[in-house]
Amino acid sequence: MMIPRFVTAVAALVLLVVACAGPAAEAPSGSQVVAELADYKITVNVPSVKAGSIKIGVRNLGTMEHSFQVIKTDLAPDKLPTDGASAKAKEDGKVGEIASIPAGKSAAVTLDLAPGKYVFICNVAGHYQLGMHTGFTVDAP
Ligand SMILES: [Cu+2]
Repeated sequence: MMIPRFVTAVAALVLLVVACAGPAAEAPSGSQVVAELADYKITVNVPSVKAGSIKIGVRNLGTMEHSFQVIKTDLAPDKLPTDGASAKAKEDGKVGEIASIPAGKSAAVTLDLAPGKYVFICNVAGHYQLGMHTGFTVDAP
């Protein structure tokens, strides 16, 4: 029987690929803030930092590409306006971003952050609405 054998081989190959994927890359060294992206949430290792030049390392622990936008806003993390046509959040107040982080990879962005309230989001279409947002605070130095 050729078909069952073929199916078994494909199943074995899939297992091999999953096993080789391994853990997601560590955050780049020197990151003062580490954000972890999952399918569909964002967690940050610290709730706040003091203002200044801040290196934010971002790990994509999800199974798909994500992005990372830093938006300075007083709005609640889940209350950013969205655009129905693009299924993305509006990025008013954006101070920096990493446009694309493949699954299992990490990246970093260094930003000069002024004191205030921020929201970190993933703005791949639909991901913000699915929960990829979290609040962050930058304190006066
Ligand atoms: Cu995403």
